[in-house]
Amino acid sequence: MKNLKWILTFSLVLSSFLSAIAGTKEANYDEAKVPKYKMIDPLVMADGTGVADKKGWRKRRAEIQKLFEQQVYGKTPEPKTVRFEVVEQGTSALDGKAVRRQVRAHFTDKPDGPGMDILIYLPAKATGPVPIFVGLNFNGNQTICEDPGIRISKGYIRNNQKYGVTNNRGMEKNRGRSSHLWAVDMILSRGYGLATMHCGEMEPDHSEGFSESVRALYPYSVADSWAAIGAWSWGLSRAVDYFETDKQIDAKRVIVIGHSRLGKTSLWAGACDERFAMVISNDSGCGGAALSKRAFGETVERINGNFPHWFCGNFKQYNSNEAALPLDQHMLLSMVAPRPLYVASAAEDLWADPHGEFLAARAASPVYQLLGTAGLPAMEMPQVDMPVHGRIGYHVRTGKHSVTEFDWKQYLNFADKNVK
Ligand code: GTR
Repeated sequence: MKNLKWILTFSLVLSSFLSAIAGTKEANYDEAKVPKYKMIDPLVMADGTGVADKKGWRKRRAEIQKLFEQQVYGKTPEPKTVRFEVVEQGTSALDGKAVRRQVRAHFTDKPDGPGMDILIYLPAKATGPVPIFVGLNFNGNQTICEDPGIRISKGYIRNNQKYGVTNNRGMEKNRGRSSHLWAVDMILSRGYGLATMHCGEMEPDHSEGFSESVRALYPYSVADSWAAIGAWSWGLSRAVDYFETDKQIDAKRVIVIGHSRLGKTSLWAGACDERFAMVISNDSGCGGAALSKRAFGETVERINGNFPHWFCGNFKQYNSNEAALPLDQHMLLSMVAPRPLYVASAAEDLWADPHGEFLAARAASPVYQLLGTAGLPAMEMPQVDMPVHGRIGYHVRTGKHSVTEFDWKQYLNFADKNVK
C-alpha cells in the first residue's frame, strides 16, 4: 500500500516535471490543426447498449459520473456534518436595496477551525423565498463589492502580489476589487439573491495547498481522490445545505455560476449535485466546458503542468494523450440534463477554446432532447453577441476572458425563462 503511494507520487511528480518542460510548446489556435478525434456518444453505454429512455439515462449518467470521478476530478467523499453559524442575520445594505446576511460554515467542531464565510444578499423588496445565484469568488468575499460590512475572507489569495501585498491573505485593501465581475445591483433588481464564498477557504489555489484544504479532513489516495476543483465544488454544495435551512431562500431554485477555473468548478458541482436547479459556465475552458480532445488553446498537459492540484492523479495520464480519454467534456455537460445549462464563451478567449465549448454544448443536446427538452437550438456556432437560448443556452460575446454585464444579462434572461 505504502509502495503504491510512493509509485503514484513519483509518477505524479515525474509527469508534472515532464509537462512543465512540454509546457513550453506553442498552443494551437489553428482550427485546421485540431487532431481528428472521436466524439463519444453520451447516449451509448460502455457496453454498447443504446440509451432509449429516462431510466436508461439514469444508468448511463451514473457510468459517466464514475468516469469523471476516476479520470478527471477525483471522487468527493460523503460530506461530514458542517455546522452553520449565522453571524449576521440581516442588515440593510447597498443603499437599502439589499438585506445582507453572513453565515460561517464550520467544517469541524472547533469553533475557530477551518470553515467558510457565506455572504448572502437578498433583494430588500422580496416578499417570499427568492431564487438565488451562488458562485465562488477568487480573492475574498469583500472583493465582490464596496460594501464595508462584508467580513474579510481569511483564505489564501493566489495573486495578492498584483496589489502590492505579499502575505497572500485577505485584506481591507482589496475590498470591491472584483466588483466589475459581479452585477450585484442587476441581480437584486431582477428579484434574485446572490451568495458567494471565497474558494481559498475550501482549498488554497496552489500546488502545496492540501494541508489547508478541506480534503485533509478526509481519507485520501493520490490517483482518484478529489482535488482542488472537487474541494471547491464541495463548498458550493455545502452552501446549498445552508440554503435548505433558510426560509428566505428558495433552495429549489439555486443557480450555480462560476468563471474560468471556478466555471470548471460550477460545472462539476452542478453535474454531481442535482439540487442545483441551473448551472452556468462562464469561460470555463479546458477541464470545464471545452472538449479536451480538440487540444485547442489550453491542453490537458498544460493545465496539469501549471495547476497539478486542480485534477486527480489519473488525469495526468492524458497529458499529450487526449485521444486515450474514455470521456470528454460534453459528457460532463450532459450530466446537468434536463436542468437548464448555460455555456458562455468570449471571442478573444481562444485559450479557453470557444468553439470547443460550443461543440460540447451541442453534443450534450441529444441527452436533453431524450429527456423531453429543447436542448441547444443551434447546429452552427452562433455569431458573436447573438445568444441562443433553449434548455441549453450558449453565447460567445465580444471581448476577453471575464464576466461582463452582457454575460449577466443573458444569465438573468435565461433564468427568468427556465427557473423563475
Ligand atoms: C488560467 C488557466 C485556465 C483558467 C484561468 C482562470 O491560467 O489556464 O484554465 O482557469 O486560469 O481561472 O482564470
